[in-house]
Amino acid sequence: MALRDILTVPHPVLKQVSKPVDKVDDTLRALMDDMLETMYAAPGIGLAAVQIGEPVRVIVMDLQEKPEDAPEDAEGVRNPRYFVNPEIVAKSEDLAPYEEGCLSVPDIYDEVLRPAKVRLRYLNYQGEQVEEDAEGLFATCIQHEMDHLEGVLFIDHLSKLKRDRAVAKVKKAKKSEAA
Ligand code: K1U
Ligand code: ZN
Repeated sequence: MALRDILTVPHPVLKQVSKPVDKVDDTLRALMDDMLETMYAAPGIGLAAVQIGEPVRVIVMDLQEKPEDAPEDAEGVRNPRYFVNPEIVAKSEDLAPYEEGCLSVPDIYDEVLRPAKVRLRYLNYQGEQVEEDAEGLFATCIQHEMDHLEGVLFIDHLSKLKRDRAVAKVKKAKKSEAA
């Protein structure tokens, strides 16, 4: 497993539409392992492959809450999840707000409204097809990650003013880190 760099705005690869995966094989599982390690290290609760420069339709996620006293890398409290070629096959009409963040737009948080419940179809780590309902943070996070597969960031759901300010803030932070 390897830690990979997470691309941040305004990197052009983040705007690419990711390609479907042909086969869930050991090469793809190695990519998913790298993604999960990178997500845990960030730390984050989700990651799309395009965020590490691989525009393929793969997402990892772990929404498990860690007990206060658990060590950072406590494997026992992990609940990694893998989504290959995910599709939303149904969504609720009611919307739910969530104050979202994104590892590709560090230190920016804002409220986004999305369908409160979705039904998903995807391939898991073994390449088996799964259908499942998502609600709460799971529904929010999978929709945020599936937006990444279309080249859409959560700031694209905000006003142009807020989006431009967010990108400018990330650029400025990167400049001062590099100095
Ligand atoms: O960049 C990403 O796509 C990951 C992103 C996922 C997400 C967060 C909130 C709403 C929707 C999608 C993050 O993980 S941002 C970091 C974060 O939320 C977090 C980090 C540490 C502990 C708990 C949460
Ligand atoms: Zn994101």
